[in-house]
Amino acid sequence: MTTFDQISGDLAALEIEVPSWAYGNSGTRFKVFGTPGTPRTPEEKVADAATVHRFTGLAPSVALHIPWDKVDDYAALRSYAEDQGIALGTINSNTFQDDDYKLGALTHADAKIRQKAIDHHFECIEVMNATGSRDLKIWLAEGSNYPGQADMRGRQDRLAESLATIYERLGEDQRLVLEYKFFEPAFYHTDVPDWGTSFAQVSALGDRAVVCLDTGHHAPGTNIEFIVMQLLRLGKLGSFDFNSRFYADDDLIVGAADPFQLFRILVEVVRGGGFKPVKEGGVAFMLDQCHNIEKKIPGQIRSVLNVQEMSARALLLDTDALARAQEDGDVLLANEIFMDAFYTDVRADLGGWREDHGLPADPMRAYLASGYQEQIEAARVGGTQAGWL
Ligand code: PSV
Ligand code: MN
Ligand code: MN
Repeated sequence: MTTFDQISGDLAALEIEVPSWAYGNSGTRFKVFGTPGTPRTPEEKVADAATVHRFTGLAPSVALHIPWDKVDDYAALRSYAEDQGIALGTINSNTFQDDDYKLGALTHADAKIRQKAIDHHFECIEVMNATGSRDLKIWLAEGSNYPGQADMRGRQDRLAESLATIYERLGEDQRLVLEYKFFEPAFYHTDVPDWGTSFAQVSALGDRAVVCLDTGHHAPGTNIEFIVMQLLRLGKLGSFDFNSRFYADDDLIVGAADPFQLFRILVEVVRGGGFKPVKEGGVAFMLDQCHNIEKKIPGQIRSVLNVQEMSARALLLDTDALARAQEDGDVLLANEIFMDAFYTDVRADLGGWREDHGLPADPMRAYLASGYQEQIEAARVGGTQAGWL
């Protein structure tokens, strides 16, 4: 049996990047609900992200989305974040809200449109240089709606060329992270629909190009932990966008819809050597969520705590006993050992662990009692939409 004391050191490695857009108002195509206290500026989003870190100790960086988080002075935003105790993290590009990109951006048949999309990524790299960010994350909304509409092969070739041009511009310590998604907004074909396509594209670029696995971007029933295992085995799993879903890309709180799936994924991360600080080559953990009806900061606190709790349970898996049962072909015992770890209630141990680390035992209750929510609700009027719906 692995004990909590044995894993408490490993738990300290956990860092979860929060997305700036989680703090903005969001909704569905039917309605965007306003939430009192919503940030009006990138600075206010950073302040909220720093609040999540202050209460949990789990979220030392915030991802930005350009141009949603456009500011005149990124170095100043970086100092502002550092003063608040966090760093600016991944820079996400955006080629999905411009009429020019209706039929594609990095894959577009027209070289001028492709260049415009490439230039946007160059601008993102400039931002990264000012913010000190390591990762440029690219999610493309490109594809087609009708069979015959587009030459899928030609688009794949143009994508490879565009990505190579962007990759070339990155600094030695920067990475290109290519995210896949099986559909939406395109409904017939998507240019980077699956891990295989992302893997093929990043492999052609070089060592500093890796895959981002967004847990909401697969067909229902997909064995996501298998993909995690395979990408780690191939050395190409760069990061996660964590969220959970019941139907499509729901962007719900991670661990809410299927905690067991989150456990299975984290077991493979540990097994594949990815559970370590990002600086030591670990997989980058990020959230990609929208809080349509719940308050944003408590929604983010719940999310990072869910990842922490499930990480603890994954670390508790008795891998020696499991390996023995697997070698013996003992199907039921192997499954029992696996399920024992999943069912272990770590909440009390985690409360103690947090106190030992100078954090509140119950970050959610501590936040709710802190007065921060009341303060932002009174001070901020007219908060902005997240941009992504
Ligand atoms: C789109 O589905 C998406 O979830 C991508 O995952 C991006 O990471 C995010 O939105 C913001 O662009
Ligand atoms: Mn995502
Ligand atoms: Mn998504």
